[in-house]
Amino acid sequence: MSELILYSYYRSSASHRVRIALKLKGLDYEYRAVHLLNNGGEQNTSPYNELNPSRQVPTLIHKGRALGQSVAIIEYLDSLRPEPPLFPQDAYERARVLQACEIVNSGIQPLGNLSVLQQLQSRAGFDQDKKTEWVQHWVNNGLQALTEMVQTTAGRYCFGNLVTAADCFLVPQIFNAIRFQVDLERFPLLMRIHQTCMELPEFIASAPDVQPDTPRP
Ligand SMILES: N[C@@H](CCC(=O)N[C@@H](CS)C(=O)NCC(=O)O)C(=O)O
Repeated sequence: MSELILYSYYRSSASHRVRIALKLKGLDYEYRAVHLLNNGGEQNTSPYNELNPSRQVPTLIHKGRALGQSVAIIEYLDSLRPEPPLFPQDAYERARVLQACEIVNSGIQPLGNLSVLQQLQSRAGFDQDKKTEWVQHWVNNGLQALTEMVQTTAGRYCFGNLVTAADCFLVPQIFNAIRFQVDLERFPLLMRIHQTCMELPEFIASAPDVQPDTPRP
C-alpha cells in the first residue's frame, strides 16, 4: 500500500490542486475516488465522512493520518518534500502566493460548490441557467481580482518563472470556469499562464479528463 492516499473526485477543483502538487513533488500516491453525486454523495456517508469533518474532497492520508483542506495539504506536502518549492522563501512573497491561492480557495470556489448550488435550488428555486449565471458571476469577480494581482508578479507563471502553489490553484479554477461557460477571453493573462502550465506533464497528468474515476464514453 502506498504511503500516500488521495481521496479525490475527478472534476473537483480542490482535489485537482492537490493532484498537481503531488505530481510536481514527484510523490506517488494511491487514488481513491469519492463520487460526489452517487447515493446522495459519498462524501456524506461512512466511512469517508469520518476522515474529513467538512465532508468534502480532497483528503490526503499520509502514513495512516488524515488531512483535509487543499491549502493545508499543499503546505504539508511542501514541508514533506521541499523540492521543488511551491512557495517562495521570503515571508512577504510567500504570503502573496497564499493571497493568490485564497482568492480562488475562499473567494471563488466555495460559492460554486455543489452543496451551495443544491441549497440555491432547494431554497430559492434556482434552475440550471440561474445556477450557471450565479457561478459565472463569482468566477468573473475572482478571476478579475486574480488578474489585477498577478499582472504585477507574472512571468511564465503566476509568480515569475517558477511554478508556485498559485498555479496549482489557478489551473483547476480555469477548468471549472470552462465547465460553467465563463467568457475567458476577458482574462488573457490568466489564460496564457494556464496554457503555459498545461504544457507541463505534471499538469497534464492531473487534469480531470485523465483520472481513474473520469467517466469513459
Ligand atoms: N476549501 C476546501 C474545499 C473543498 C471542497 O469544496 N470540495 C468540493 C469539491 S471541489 C466538495 O467536496 N464538495 C462536496 C459538496 O459540496 O457536497 C479545500 O480546499 O479542500
